[in-house]
Parts: sequence; structure tokens; C-alpha cells
Amino acid sequence: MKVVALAGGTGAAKLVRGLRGLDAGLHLTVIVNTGDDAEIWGLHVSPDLDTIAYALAGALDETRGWGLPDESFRVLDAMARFGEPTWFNLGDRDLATHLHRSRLLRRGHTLSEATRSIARALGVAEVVLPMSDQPVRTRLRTADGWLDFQEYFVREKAQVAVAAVEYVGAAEAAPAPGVLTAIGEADVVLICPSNPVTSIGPILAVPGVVDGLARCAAPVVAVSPIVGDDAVSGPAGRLMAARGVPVSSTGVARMYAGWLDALVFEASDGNLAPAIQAAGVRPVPAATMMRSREDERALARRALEAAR
Ligand code: FO1
Repeated sequence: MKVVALAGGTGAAKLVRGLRGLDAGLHLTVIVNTGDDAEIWGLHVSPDLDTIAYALAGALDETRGWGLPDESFRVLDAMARFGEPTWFNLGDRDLATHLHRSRLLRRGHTLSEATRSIARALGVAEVVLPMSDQPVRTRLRTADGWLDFQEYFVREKAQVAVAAVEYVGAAEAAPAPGVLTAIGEADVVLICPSNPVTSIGPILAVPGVVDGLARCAAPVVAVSPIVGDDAVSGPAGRLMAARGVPVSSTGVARMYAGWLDALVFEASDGNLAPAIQAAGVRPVPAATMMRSREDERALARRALEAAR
């Protein structure tokens, strides 16, 4: 069964790991957000691509939800002594990923090629694709001006009010090689429980992707990142509110309604089923909190069942 997952960061990594943990009959392609990408110390950092690749390699640090386990930060300390910015914590072994990617990019390779090289070196069997090989960067407008995503999320700890979100470069970008083919040939398309505005939003902003989702023969199933009236983790709730969308699984259904078939949402929000249905999306109640490997596999199984 060909499964294609659209993914952002931490929430997606758990579901993707759950999919990988199911029976071997799955051929998994993960299309990953690059709107969070940043240049740090002159290096190209792709947090969501790395989080998904590390998760599929069984090498993601579970406490932080990003980077590698047993990490040291000696280079970070040494950079601080040079007065270099250290608000974005790059671990020593994680740094090798950014050094390797940056070298490949500087030698004219695409982000897709760099991602394939990293996935292969990590022993990842699944296909990991950036949403685009052209730069698309999420920026957020605050009272003090525009912030890049990592400045907002990490440096400001997502504590500043956001009036608008934009995806700089999206209009000039194209889906990375294989992205539209994967969606078109999929048996199931899953939208991971990622931030609808800053993780899934940039992927949908790449010309051709929404059209591909709307036209694909495969059922498209999303897992809601919202439980009750807020995100399971991160600023999704505040950013949906900034977009004027209800911060609930109903809001998620409405954001994806044009091409979404079913929404797997928290069973304790069961009262939302009629409103989700009214948005033209089939409501599928489930236990959506993933606190263990078994939870991850159970939710992955439930999402695939919802596709049938
Ligand atoms: N998130 C943080 O909250 N603080 C950090 O210092 C940080 C460093 C970091 C380094 C590499 C990487 O791949 C991810 C990192 N993240 C950090 C997480 C990152 O900001 C998020 O994973 C995504 O951008 C949001 O999905």
C-alpha cells in the first residue's frame, strides 16, 4: 500500500514513526515542510526534514522532539565565546547534518538530493521529500515587524502576538520532483497532526499541491493537532486564531475542507462531529494523544482505517 504523508515537525514525527512501525506492507513517502528552514551560522538548517529523517532512522531525541539523542553542545559554547548568536541550539552531531547539507547545496545539488543523501546515510528506507527545492520561508508579522519562523518559535518562544503569516517565495516555487507523482499514485494520503498554519500551510501554498490533493484518487485523511480548544503542542492554536479560524478540530476541518475526505480527531471532542460533517469532512473520533510507541502505531492504524 502506497502511503503519502504531509508532515511538519514534532507531531508529525510521532505519526510517521507509528506508520513505520506497522506491517511492512507500507511504502511510505513523506512530503515535508521547509518553511521553517533557516540559515544559522551560514549553514542551511531544515528542522522538519531532519526531524522526520531522524524519526524514521529511530534517532530522534524524544525529550526535545528534535535533534539527536545524547547530544553535546560544545560547538555552541565555543560559538558563544565568539559572540555568535546561540539562541538556536545546534548540537554537535546535528551540526554534521547541516554541514553536509550546506556543502551539497553549495556544490549545486538540490535540497531533494541533499535530503536523499542524508536519509540514505541514516539508513532510512522511506522516501523523504522536501515540499519544494525552491526556498519558501514562513514569516510572521508582529507588532515589532516581521519575524522568520525560528526567530518567532525559538528566539521569541512563540510568546509574541501574530497578526499575519506569509509564505515568502511560495508563488515562485514548484513541488519538488516526485511530490505530485507520489500524491497522484498514492493509495492513501495522510495529513499529519502538524501546525495547520506554519507546518501544513506552507506545503499547501506550493502551487500544484492543493490541486493534486483535490484531484487524487486516494482518500485524504488528516489527523487533527487540536484537542479541545488548543494545540497538543506549539503555537497552532494562536496562529489559527490569528487567521480567524476556530481553534478546534472543526476549524481544522474547515481549513482543509476543499480536498479533505476525513478528519481523525480527539474522541473527547465527539460533540464536534456534526460541525466537522457540516464542513464536508467525515469525522473519525479516535485517541489522538501519542504518549508511547503503541499510541503512535494505534493512531497510524486508525488513520489508515479511516481511509477505507
Ligand atoms: N526548537 C527549540 O525550541 N529550540 C531550539 O534551540 C531548537 C533547535 C533546533 C535545532 C535543529 C532542529 O532540527 C530543530 C531545532 N528546534 C529547536 C526545533 C525547531 O524549531 C522545530 O522543530 C520546527 O521548526 C517546528 O516544527
